[in-house]
Amino acid sequence: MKPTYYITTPIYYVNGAPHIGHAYTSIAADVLARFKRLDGYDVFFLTGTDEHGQKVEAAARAAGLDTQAYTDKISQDFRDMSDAMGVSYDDWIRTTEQRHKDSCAALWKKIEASGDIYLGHYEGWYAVRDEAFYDESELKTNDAGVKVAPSGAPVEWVREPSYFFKLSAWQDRLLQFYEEHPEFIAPSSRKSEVLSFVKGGLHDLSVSRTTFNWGIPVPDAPGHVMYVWLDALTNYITAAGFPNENADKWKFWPADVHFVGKDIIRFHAVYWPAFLMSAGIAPPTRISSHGWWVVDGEKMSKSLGNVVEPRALAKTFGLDQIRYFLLREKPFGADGSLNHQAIISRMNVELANDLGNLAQRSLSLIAKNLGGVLPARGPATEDDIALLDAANALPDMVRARMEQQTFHEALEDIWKVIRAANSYIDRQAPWALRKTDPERMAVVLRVLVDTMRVVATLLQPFMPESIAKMLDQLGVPGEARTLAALAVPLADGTVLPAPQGVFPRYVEPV
Ligand code: ME8
Repeated sequence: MKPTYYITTPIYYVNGAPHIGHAYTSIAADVLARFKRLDGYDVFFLTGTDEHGQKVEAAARAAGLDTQAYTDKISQDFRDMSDAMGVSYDDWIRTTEQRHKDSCAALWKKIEASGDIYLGHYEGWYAVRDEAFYDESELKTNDAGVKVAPSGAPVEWVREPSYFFKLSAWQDRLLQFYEEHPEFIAPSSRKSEVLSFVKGGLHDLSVSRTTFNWGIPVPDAPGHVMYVWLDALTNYITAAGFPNENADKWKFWPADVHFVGKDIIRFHAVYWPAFLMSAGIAPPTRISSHGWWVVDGEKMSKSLGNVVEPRALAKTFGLDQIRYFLLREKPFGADGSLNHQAIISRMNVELANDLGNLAQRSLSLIAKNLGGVLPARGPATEDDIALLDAANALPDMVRARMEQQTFHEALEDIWKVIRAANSYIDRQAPWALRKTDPERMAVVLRVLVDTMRVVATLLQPFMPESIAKMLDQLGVPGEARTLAALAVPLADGTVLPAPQGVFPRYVEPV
């Protein structure tokens, strides 16, 4: 039986249209999901939309639509965006679905049964934009002299009856959990942040609201709806079949990686494991968080009019080009700036020149001089062996990078081999060997095909469409595109299709 692997994205709020930040998290998760499938795992990849709470209710009102009709519309837009960006999710969850309402009610009851929920009164600050409660000490003063959340979101003073979760009682067990699971929070800079937050002392958390009703009802507590984050986080177990722990899908729990942006680490790394432990359910294995995209150095915002629509960007530059750029341009955990010149440069230098030309040069020599037939391996020189060794070392290196979600390093490892292959072809000059030593030319071309096969196999998760074309041209049969299949050499004499450029250069429209 294949080992299971469960990957999630955040479920996105349906308070506005999807943008490149949402697409980024989903594409990163998709790359890992595709990689794990290629590496022989039974993958369950979940994404979807977060549809309750005050923020969504207000957005529906502003749009002049019935709240459910509004969430249907925006959820579909997120789903269309995910499809358009090649996100290969296995399940699309919406928190307004009945399966999720049942799951939340069941989780609530489990936490209640463990004695961690009590009725009280919440009085304090709340930021609707973050859907988060803040301590007075966490607030800052903005340029206009107004108190705001650490994120800059406006805060309001809330006073209402509320159920509380005894988060304070979980402080020591959380710290112990982090210590026993050093890989739980990535990257390590974020881990220190979480540790100091928890060590600083945890307050009980308000987990129900009574001043609006767009939420999941608290069982047996008329007037209370669940705090939207308790509702939202539960999606990860809903999709795994909870509360039916006999469901086939339950084999995927605990999730292997929850991908999140740095803005929502506290909810995932503090509240979520505490809720789960209280309910007697195993916490997820890893919270992998990433940094922020800004556009030309500026934070994306509706008022600046610089919000980047991912589908439009893919239309301009190509979907695979954008997927590649997003994962190559910045370290996963760091912030990065999106700008067209940077996209064009990666597209032209790394994709069109380094990779595209390598394939085109090698394959057109095979087409012209060997009748398009894959030559056999031959006696290897030191130079051949060095390149093949570098290529054959790649799968393990990339696998290790994927375990850490250091995507840009995986790509850099792969590009080192691509650059080495380009130097090799220049040094070996197979075009000159054609006359002087045709047998050696054939061996050199086979070394290049074997190298490109490894490279292309590993690049599939990043650029599925373009690389599928490249693998077609390299004569790799559909079933031989997994990591395990790399152990079996391509059949000598395979007839290769006529080579065609896979990575066009970007040409400015006139
Ligand atoms: O927080 N750069 O939903 P959300 C990179 N519903 N990533 C970005 C980004 C940017 N500029 N802007 C957004 C929520 N993101 C909750 C989640 S999960 C149980 C509930 C990405 O619609 C990033 O992943 O506000 C961030 O964490 C997420 O979108 C926030 O999406």
